[in-house]
Amino acid sequence: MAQQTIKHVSTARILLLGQAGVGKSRLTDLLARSVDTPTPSTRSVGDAWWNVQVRLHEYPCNKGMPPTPEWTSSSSPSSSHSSERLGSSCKLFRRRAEAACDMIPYFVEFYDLKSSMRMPREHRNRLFRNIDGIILVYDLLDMSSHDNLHDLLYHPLRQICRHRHKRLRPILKRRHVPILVVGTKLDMLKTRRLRRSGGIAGQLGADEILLNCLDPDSLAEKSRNEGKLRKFLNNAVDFKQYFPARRY
Ligand SMILES: Nc1nc2c(ncn2[C@@H]2O[C@H](COP(=O)(O)OP(=O)(O)OP(=O)(O)O)[C@@H](O)[C@H]2O)c(=O)[nH]1
Ligand SMILES: [Mg+2]
Repeated sequence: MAQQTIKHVSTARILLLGQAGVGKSRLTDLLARSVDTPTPSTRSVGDAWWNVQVRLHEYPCNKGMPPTPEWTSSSSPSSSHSSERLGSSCKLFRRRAEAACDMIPYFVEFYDLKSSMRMPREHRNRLFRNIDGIILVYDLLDMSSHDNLHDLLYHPLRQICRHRHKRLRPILKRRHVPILVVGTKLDMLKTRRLRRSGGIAGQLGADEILLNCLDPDSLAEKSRNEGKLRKFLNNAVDFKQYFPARRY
């Protein structure tokens, strides 16, 4: 990981949206859990209206740029000269490979609204403007919680478009804020539903994860779910860089 002091570590902010009782708080527990912060109290940075939990995310700084070795020409004039060049090319290749694997640490804050609290509109809008990624949460046992996600998404998305892309409409046309869709309570599902086409994830071109929020292994390292989460967090960091939040 790149050497940085805590002072220089940036923060990406993720908003959790979903109906009451779908599992947002349990999902936040799961998302923010780490070896260094095993209990909610060690990773909570709470607020009056929000439960905020934080974790570290390692962002690959050369994402999408594999190192390219500088090949030596086969028509080199002398073999000693060519082996010298080959040696220096190997060193260059190794240095690039190391650089390619460099990880930049980011704090990721997960904002989970306390549904019992009514947050003033101005506070809510200020938070939405600074959001770098959205997780839409629904209950697999109650598909109306899935269908309501469109309504829940509209206002935050509008705020993000207005302040980060500096435009009002159409809000989903250009590259929008990264979105991940999560279906919870997989453990309680009696029959595995057929994958619905036309779900909100498909409409938004977003990844979807189905899981049991109460099982710590649901996001186990190197699992498919963890891969989707990592990709989403990397995209949130990209969004933060390409469309930075303005200071007010
Ligand atoms: N079996 C099972 N129970 C779950 C799962 N996710 C959440 N629950 C339970 O569902 C209930 C509601 O979960 P919460 O995380 O509090 O839901 P929430 O969305 O934060 O609800 P509000 O804060 O009221 O908006 C709790 O009793 C959880 O233990 C899951 O994946 N499997
Ligand atoms: Mg909650």
